[in-house]
Amino acid sequence: MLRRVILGLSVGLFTLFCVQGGSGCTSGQDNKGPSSLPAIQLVEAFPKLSFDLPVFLCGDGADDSLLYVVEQEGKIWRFKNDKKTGEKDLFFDISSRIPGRRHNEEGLLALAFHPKFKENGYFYVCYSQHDPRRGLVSRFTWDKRKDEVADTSETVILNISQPYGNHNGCTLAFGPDGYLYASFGDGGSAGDPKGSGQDKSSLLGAILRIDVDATDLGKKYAIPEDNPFKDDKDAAPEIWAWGLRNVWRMSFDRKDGTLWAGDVGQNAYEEVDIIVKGGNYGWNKREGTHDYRGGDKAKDMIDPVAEYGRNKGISITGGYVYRGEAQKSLQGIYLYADYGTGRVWGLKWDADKEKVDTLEEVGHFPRATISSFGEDAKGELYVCGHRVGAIYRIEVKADNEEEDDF
Ligand SMILES: [Ca+2]
Repeated sequence: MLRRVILGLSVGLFTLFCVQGGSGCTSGQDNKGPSSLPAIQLVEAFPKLSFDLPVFLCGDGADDSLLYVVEQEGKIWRFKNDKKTGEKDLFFDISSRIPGRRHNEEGLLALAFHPKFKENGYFYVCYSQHDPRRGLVSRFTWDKRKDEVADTSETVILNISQPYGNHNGCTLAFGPDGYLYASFGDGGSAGDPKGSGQDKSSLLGAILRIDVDATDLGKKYAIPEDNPFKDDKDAAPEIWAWGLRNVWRMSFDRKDGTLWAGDVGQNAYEEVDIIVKGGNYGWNKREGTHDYRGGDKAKDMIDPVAEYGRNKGISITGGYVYRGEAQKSLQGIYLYADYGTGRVWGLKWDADKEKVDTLEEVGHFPRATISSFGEDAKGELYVCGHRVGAIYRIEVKADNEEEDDF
């Protein structure tokens, strides 16, 4: 099957999560530190299963034997985390509500299970709607008794107007604090024409943090007491961090709680950010560590911890810090990828010195179309092969392994 996937695919694909391929070119930021990182390989994790445009994988926090895969066209499949499995159940389906998806960055984009999913059956999705164009974060309820999700169980939590079809974000993730974090892009087009990135009153171009277990002011959620702009009348109180262009995948380090994000660049630089409370990550005055179109770096702007240029890729897919058991030499390494080129990097962060210890390319999979990483209950990591329709497990490459087939 893999052999039939054409290398390079199409220019249209390459614009999936980034507006324009540009000619900007820099060297990558490979930083050979004191320790060298292991090379990885991608191994098809569930050879008997295939998926249509997978964009996310996760567990539910309740039954460690299960995994879920999100398809961009509106379905979520549930199956046993067993490489021999040949069965998948349709857990959730809102494909009929995403009719005529008009932009290739739209659709069902994100999934997060409530930390008490086992008791309350709640899970949260982010999907796009038209007429008017908007992004919804909704809660649905899985009925344990019937083992089904009723369409009627939807409660819309966030309903955010989207001026353009691209840059919808979205990643949903519950933090170690129990709050729901949601990333939203700058609204789209190119260059952030609405100025959403540097507008603290806009929910676009930001990572939001809300308490979905409480309500206030007529909303379906509450603002956590310690949100950075809770009492700032010029800012949206939901914002946790801002100045972001289009965070495509973010994750919490399950060991130390650090929030890592991949922020897709405009024409020249893709970036990796460590997200902190109230942080302004520079867009659209900055792209990576560079001024964007004459923009200046204000003193409160935070530079990415890593970036790469167009010679290495065109659209970052943020990943995870590996905290599993099976791949011991990957322990503590943040892995991320480029959707277009299939390069995968490993980044070892020195938290004490607050700097990159080691950053190296650890794999190159030109045909994989890595739309997302995913993590199972044990912390093992996977990637979603978007156009390939397969899920791959990340393993340390055996010394004598031939180059991968894709
Ligand atoms: Ca930035």
